Amino acid sequence: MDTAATPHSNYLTDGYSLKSWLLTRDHKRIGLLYLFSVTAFFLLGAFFAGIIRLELLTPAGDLVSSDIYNRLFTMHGVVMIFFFLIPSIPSVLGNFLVPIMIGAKDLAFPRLNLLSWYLYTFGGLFTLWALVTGGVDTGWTFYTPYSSSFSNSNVALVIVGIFINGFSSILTGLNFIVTIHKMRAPGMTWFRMPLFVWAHYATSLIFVLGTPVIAITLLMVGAERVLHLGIFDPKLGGDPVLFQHLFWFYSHPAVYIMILPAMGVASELVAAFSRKAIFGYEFVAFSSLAIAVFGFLVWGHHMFVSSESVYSAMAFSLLSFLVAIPSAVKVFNWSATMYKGSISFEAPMLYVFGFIGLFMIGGLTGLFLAAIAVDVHVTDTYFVVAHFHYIMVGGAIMMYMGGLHFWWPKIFGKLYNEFWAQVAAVTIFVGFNLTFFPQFIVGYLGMPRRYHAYPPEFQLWNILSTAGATVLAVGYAMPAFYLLHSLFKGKRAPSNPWGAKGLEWETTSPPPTHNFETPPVVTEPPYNYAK
Ligand code: HEM
Ligand SMILES: [Cu+2]
Repeated sequence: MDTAATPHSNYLTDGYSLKSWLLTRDHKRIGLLYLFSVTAFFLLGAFFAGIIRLELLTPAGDLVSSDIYNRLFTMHGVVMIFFFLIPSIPSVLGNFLVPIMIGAKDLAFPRLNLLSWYLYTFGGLFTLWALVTGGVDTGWTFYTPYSSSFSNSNVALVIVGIFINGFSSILTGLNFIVTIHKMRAPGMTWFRMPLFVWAHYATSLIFVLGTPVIAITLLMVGAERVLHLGIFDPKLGGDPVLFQHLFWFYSHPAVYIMILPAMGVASELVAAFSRKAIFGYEFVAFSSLAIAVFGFLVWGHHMFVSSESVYSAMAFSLLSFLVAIPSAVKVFNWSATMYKGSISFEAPMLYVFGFIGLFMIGGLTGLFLAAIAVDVHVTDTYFVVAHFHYIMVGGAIMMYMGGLHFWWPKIFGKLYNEFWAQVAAVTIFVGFNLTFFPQFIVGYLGMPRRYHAYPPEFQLWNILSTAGATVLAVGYAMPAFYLLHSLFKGKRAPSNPWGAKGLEWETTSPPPTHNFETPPVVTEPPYNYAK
């Protein structure tokens, strides 16, 4: 069904005024508002990263002072984690796609959805303001008692910014959960839902259960700082390790907020570009839930060296190994799906290959870290930095990019240049490995993280890493050009340019305001490519 010939009104053409955007209740427009804000924060975070890598080009701390350096890596972490990685896939792609994929007209609470965007953006701008008026130097982990008593930077303001943003996560999670329970089209049973929707369901559980913990924890840091209530600072009668428990109780599951939606994207793309139903659909669906649940049980692996008892360390170590199982289930099932599939190598699929490879390196080195003896050796070194970048950048961002490319024609109704998209995907993959692989080595050799100067024997690895970061930056810059170009000069996209399955491909591109001209009724299993 190609509707390119019949111009239709769609969500993009339904009102052009600024007001029609800023007061919209359409989940698709809100997704685009997020796209705009999230991209802005990504550029900001990347800018900080660039200066960090330039500083580390030479062993001497010669580009910025140690004090500025502390602020740079902290702001890089805060912006990237709280304002880019956590919201990116759920807020942009999830917002746009979850209702369409289950055949609903919108999310359950459209006004709440708009409020979430305002909270997110306001929290972000507030944090930026704290940056302009002095910055923050605690690291994104805000360890006490440094953050609560000693740092003379803008800790309290940044905390308020993150706190406001937290409500955006909680409300988005609630909105998704209610929508998925209540708004599925007739025939859209739980086991006919796309795996992307399952992944967002699991992610939403973490949003709702985890985010309040970090919000309250940060509020307590603020209370100790401003009111000198003794909560974490031993001098005031508090316990600094309590902070780490509370912080990681949220922040380990938070890494799955980043990676579960990425896995959801991967499942859609693997099926579409292998032309096969996902092997072991139920296992993939339930492994999302298992990851969400197990994710809450392993926070202690961030605290092996903070006076944890040997026995609790052993328990956390074992549990950390167990989380690897549901992740591995997904990788095995994607591989089995591709086996004997008719695979095509368009740009989104290239991102999937990159994702699987990088996520496996990130996950396997996670197992190194979960082994207590290895962790004691590499704690607070660049090995850890490399590990979480492989997971978060190699995992979450690869699939954010892959998803953005896959659904771009649907979202904007325009086709981008496939050749340049492939070049960009390969450039990002190469640049990424060149940036972060050397960090495993230099970390293993003993280079600590968060230092702005280092002994000369580590320089070679840092030069490689900075060179890689340059390639990576070029790779990320390319889509900005061909995607924007497609909006003005791109060919019109048909409703289903990839020949993919799923309700979103049955609407026109871009979809009409209420998603479906006639409400859909679902009669088939998901990924019915065999037909
Ligand atoms: C197979 C699953 C995984 C295991 C067993 C694992 C294990 C670990 C361990 C033990 C550490 C602590 C290292 C240390 O500080 O000394 C760590 C750090 C980290 N991991 Fe993982 N990880 C896994 C997956 C992930 C995933 C999926 C993500 C993100 C999506 C992630 C993100 C991080 C981050 C951000 C840190 C650094 C925390 C910090 O700032 O110190 N990990 N991981
Ligand atoms: Cu963790």
